[in-house]
Amino acid sequence: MNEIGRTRERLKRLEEEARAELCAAQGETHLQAVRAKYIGRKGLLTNFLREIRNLPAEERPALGQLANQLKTALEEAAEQALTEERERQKAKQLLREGVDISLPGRKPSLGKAHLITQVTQEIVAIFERLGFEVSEGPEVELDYYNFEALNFPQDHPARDMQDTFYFSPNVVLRTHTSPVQVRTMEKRKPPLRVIAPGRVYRHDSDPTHSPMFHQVEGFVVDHGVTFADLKGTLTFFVHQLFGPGVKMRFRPSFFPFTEPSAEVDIQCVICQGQGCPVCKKSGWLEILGSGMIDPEVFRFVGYDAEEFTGFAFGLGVERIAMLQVRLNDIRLFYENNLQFLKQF
Ligand code: 2NM
Repeated sequence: MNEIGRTRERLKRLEEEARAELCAAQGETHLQAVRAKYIGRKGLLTNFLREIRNLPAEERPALGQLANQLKTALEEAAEQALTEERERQKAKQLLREGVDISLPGRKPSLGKAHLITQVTQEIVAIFERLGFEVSEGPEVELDYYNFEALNFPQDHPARDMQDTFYFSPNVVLRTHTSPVQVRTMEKRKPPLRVIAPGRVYRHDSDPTHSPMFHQVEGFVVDHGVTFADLKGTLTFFVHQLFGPGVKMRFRPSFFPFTEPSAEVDIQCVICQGQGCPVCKKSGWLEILGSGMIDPEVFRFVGYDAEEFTGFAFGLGVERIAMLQVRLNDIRLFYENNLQFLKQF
């Protein structure tokens, strides 16, 4: 074999070795090293190209062309091997990160209104259907609106610090939402049909009493409003809230701001009137207070008690809710235990 033949053989072996090493290389660093070994600045093939000028002149063009073609071919092979290696690494990384884009997303849990809010809204909606408007007022209230204008005598036990939270002798946390009614009457003239939902505060704490609870109070004032209007309105309300079949009764009572006054009882929802611990063996449950607004209250707000009459009523939202869903401890409403609250 002549000199050209041997050189061709040498280039062929160089190519085979280079391709075999590219095939066997593990990882990008290794691949880069193989590429440098053959076609880098000090690579075997690069050196060969540099030494071509030492060969006999007639052999140079053919061998030069051959070596250049080989260099291009090896560059392509190395580039392809590197691309494939990078794709393999990317696929491995995605697998390692474990993101399954076909998995359904996590659903945020849906919130809902607290049971007390739900029951308040239910009560308010019934009165709105009867033409009542909703009104609100301050929870920190003047003694005047909370007691004085509602005809509570100076020595009434409800005014005691044992029952009422005082900020100062003249400022209290309201003990009922009636002051909203007084403020409304003071500002506006009859006819009025107003319902006042909101928080109230009393110095009281046991399984059925909380120092903060919710009330809904309402009142109607117009020419010729009678006790029959009170009975009709509250009967409609009770039948809407507890069902048309529920038995109810009006029982005489007393409040400083109404005369005459009546409390409304429904037949015990636990024992159907048979007598049980919840109704204290009476068969009846007290659910609201009511009465014809006392002429003294009208005098305080500047109404002529000869011209106008009115009735008013009030109820505790927690008590209604406890009867509806059969709870025996009011504190469950304020613990913010979602497992409990979610049930309603
Ligand atoms: C009750 C019972 C009876 C009541 C009275 C008034 C006002 F301001 F018009 F005089 N508002 N609410 C009232 C009457 C509240 O709750 C047990």
